[in-house]
Amino acid sequence: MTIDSMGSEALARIAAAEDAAALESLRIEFLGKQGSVSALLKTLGAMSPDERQVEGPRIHALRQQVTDALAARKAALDGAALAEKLATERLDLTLPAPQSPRGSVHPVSQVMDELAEIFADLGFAVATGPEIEDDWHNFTALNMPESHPARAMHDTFYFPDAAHNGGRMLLRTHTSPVQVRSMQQQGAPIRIIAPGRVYRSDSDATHTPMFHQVEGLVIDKGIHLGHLKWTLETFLKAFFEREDIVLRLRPSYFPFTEPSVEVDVGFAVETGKGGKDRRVLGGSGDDPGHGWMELLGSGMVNRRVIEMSGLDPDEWQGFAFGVGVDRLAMLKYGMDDLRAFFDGDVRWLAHYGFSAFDQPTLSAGVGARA
Ligand code: 2NL
Repeated sequence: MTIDSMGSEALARIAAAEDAAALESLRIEFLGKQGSVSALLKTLGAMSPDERQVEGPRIHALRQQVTDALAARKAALDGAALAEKLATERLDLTLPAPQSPRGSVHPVSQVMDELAEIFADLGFAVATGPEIEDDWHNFTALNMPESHPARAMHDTFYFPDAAHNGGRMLLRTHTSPVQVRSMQQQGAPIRIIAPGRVYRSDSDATHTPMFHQVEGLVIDKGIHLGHLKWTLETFLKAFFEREDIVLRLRPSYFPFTEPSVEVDVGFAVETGKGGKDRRVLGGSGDDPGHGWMELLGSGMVNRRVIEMSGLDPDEWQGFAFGVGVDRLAMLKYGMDDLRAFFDGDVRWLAHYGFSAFDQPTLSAGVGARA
């Protein structure tokens, strides 16, 4: 067989190969160790130089043609296989999900989102920090030195061996250390909320060893209690979505604030009318069916805390507050058992959970449900 006819036969057979396996056996038949083209190449060694000068380029050209044809056919087969796959494996992303379990947003997450939205509107950024803290950031910087009695009240989970800067490591008992870190890192002025998980070794019907807290911190020049009261009133009106919220500020004590203020919200219990028992916030406070509910702790940031966080307390003042997120969720959405929050029971979530498509917005009402 001439080189020309060998070439055209090989190219025809390659072009006709129907799949990758057929193509591979052709490659071996032509270019493998015992292949026909390889055999031709071996004949070059026995040729005279003149003959080799004529035949060499022809045989090498044949090998190149076969190699190119194999590559071209492989590309064509691969392309066809991909096109076939794309045509048969099409997914309709607009189809509704099957009726298997569907996720929903946990009320704690919902309330955290609502808080972030409300405070963003007031110019507060969201700050986060570590849940495993050192003694200094959790206690000392908050004006609770080693011997302070308030430390005992925190029922702290300590790590058995780990230590840092001479103090023990612990699970943070409040999100205040996040705010200390923010003051140290970004200085003043500052307007942040710090939402997150906190831990205390305490467990009964109204306490879980892990719960959620949001704290707020404002540091600027000339900040006073009036700013605190207005901010909390504006926040609670937006959160409970009613204008008739009444606050009562009572003197209190926290080591990290001075003066310290406990904030109660007035509520009325409406019964009978419309056949509904409904808890309504914003009552007058003294007649039967009305009362005050303790909601959050707050105060002007203690100058020692400002100092320990690296700022000059003669230049910068501020207020801070702390509130339990789980408690806020129970009040707003009418849950009665705190422990159910962390049972992971999908029936509870199906009842109280929120759609992931309902983003809280101030214009729609932060707690609007579709
Ligand atoms: C409560 C009371 C409170 C704060 C938290 C705070 C943070 C810094 C400085 C000063 Cl960095 N204060 N946080 C202040 C007052 C009260 O929480 O009963 N929480 C549930």
